[in-house]
Amino acid sequence: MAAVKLSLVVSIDDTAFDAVAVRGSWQDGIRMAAELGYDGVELAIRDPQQIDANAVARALRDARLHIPAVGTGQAFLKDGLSLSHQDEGIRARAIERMEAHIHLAARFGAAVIIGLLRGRISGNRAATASRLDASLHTLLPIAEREKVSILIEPINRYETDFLARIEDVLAVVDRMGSPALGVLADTFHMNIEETSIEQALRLAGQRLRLVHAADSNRLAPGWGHLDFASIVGTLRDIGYRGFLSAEILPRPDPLAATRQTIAHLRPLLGKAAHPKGGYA
Ligand code: LER
Ligand code: MN
Repeated sequence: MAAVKLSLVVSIDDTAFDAVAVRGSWQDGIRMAAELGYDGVELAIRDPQQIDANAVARALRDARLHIPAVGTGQAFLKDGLSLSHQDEGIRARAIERMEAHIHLAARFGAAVIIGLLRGRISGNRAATASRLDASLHTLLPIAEREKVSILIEPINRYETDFLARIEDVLAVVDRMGSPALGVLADTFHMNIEETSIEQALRLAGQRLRLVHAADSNRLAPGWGHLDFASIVGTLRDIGYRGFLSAEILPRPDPLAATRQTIAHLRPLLGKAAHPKGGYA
């Protein structure tokens, strides 16, 4: 298998988040990812208590797909949870939810993503940052025990006002000093926030543990103006061996978008596309 692998974001719940190409039936999503030749699926999960983890694990084993990470954004979008909230009760529930995600991820051999669940600035930036630090101080020892990575994702200014750039997240990673903490870089957000996507990836270096792939307009790679040959070349230069996880809009339709992603990225990874067939 090529050093950099491809995965597809699949939502286990019905989601309001638009950049999930495959939603509705997660069983269909897993089947589609396997048949198109993806190496794994990233699972967006609102609440681990609400899913049948055995059934998901079985489906993924049968489809021979890896699970690089589980996403938590719907716990923010649907349940209003935030790891940096001023309200102690909301923060406690966010920590509890993250703990459940860590235990589930340990089972899957996956990382847990902190995207929108980091929350938004309330009060002031420094106070918000220290509340997030406090939540991480509780969660990181659990993640270390379970050998699960927690990955903070910089998100562009139109979706959050807290931690938009790679360097913002690297500052959190460095001050926490935990081997369990890393950064997730999303090419769509980087296109908006970074001076240079390649420079930001180099800056992250060994702290980079997952990459979300979407083009400049969040369509499938190749349908916008990002230079994925250069991005993949940079990943290779820094010795990145993780997943490129497609987090893309389902346009013009889910099948066309997920197929285009493989068709555009697979040749750059140095391996021909081997769709297992099935989707006409
Ligand atoms: C999630 O991975 C993401 O990229 C955000 O835009 C929303 O959570
Ligand atoms: Mn993302």
